[in-house]
Amino acid sequence: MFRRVLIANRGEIALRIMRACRELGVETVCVYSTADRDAPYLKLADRAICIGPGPSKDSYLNIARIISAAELADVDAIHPGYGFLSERADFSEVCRDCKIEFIGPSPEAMGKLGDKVEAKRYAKAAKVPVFPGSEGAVEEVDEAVEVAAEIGYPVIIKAAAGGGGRGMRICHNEATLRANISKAQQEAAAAFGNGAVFIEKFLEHARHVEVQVLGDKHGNAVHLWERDCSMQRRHQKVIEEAPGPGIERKKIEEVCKNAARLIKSADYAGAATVEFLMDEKQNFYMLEVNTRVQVEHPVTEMITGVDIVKESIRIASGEPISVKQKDVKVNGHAIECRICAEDHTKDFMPSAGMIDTWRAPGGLGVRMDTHASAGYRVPPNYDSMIGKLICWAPDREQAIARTERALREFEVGPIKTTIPLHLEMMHNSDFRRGGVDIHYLERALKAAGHG
Ligand code: MV4
Repeated sequence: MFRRVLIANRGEIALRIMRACRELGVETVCVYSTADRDAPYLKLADRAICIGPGPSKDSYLNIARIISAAELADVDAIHPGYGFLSERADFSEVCRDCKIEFIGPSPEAMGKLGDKVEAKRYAKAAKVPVFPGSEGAVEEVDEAVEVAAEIGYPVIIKAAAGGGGRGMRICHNEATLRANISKAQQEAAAAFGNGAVFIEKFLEHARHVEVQVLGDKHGNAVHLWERDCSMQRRHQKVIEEAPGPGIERKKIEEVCKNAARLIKSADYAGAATVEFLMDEKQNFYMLEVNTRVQVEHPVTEMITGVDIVKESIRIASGEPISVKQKDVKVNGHAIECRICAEDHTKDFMPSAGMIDTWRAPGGLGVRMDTHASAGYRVPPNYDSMIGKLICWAPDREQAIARTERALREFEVGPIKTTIPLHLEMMHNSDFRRGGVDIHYLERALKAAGHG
């Protein structure tokens, strides 16, 4: 096991990683920007090193500064968390060149599964279902038109290097497809430094179902079942839950096995998430692979009992995955509410500033992953998520009741948070029925006059 790990992140995930390190007996070094200098979680690190000013490009995204801190503190490994440098193959490679273990996949494995065109190639080879579409990237407009004629409209143009909904264009006919291909290529080149685009059949009504997987350096791969993340707005997830409500277990078992087979085929070591869309008949189509620990990993931890962050650290240090597939059982139901410092009645306007009141919920089956507390000032520089409320119960109905109960206890002020939105959703009959699609929340917000 490592002696000392540097955490190249901030906020709740930095705290989450520190907790895992502490339990593993690993020393922690946390880096921070001047915007985070007074954050209480830094006191829990064995050492905290300032790496620059507030803007991410000068601190949390600055590879040279993070490597300098790692050299100074003499760490064995770096955990990137999510966002920031977590999916940068160049960062994983710099770490290797500096003889610092990157807690995540190798640059090679990231190259195979982090690129959407490549990931689809691996998926096809591993017999993982994908949407019908172009064989790899499309170069010429006529090529795209030919594929679209075969698969039928609507089609969607996606950037190989895109993500989070960026660089997508939906085309309902040949004219719009012709008008959009070269635009999409130029945009992708400018935005991602990679102009490769591909097309596939566009699915109108879908649920977002993703599979948590772990791979190790000994060729093992296990899945930790699925999460439903359909409750989202502008590609930002709002509520996640596990297991996926109403999904036929035989079907999901097959999809989960597929996901594990995919990461094994890419010699992937670390935590990953294989994203799928599920249609109304519960057919699955792989979208992409996220090559990091995700925000919503706790719902999987709550239903499986597997500590995903600890596993990611163990795997990087060369240990095999600590659980066998046959021992990973689903127990109960978990729901995560992302608590953001935003006003959902004012188009989710960010609400940074000092927190005076913070009364966090507790009790049986209630987990809070947060770095916030009374006296904490939410800086305006970063993502507005200030914590996650995760509630577990033996079944979905009780998990909803517990989440509602916890949200009612939860008091934050004077900044605005998304707690009221989550309370609304726990009372929403469509959510309670289970199985809302990826467009549901935006429609509901619009209907409520909040869109
Ligand atoms: C799609 C799709 C429909 N058909 N691909 C959006 C983000 C990126 N991960 C892929 N996305 C989509 N790809 C096909 N062939 C619809 C979406 C999509 C979406 C997917 C997951 C969660 C929320 C979404 C919201 C809008 C569109």
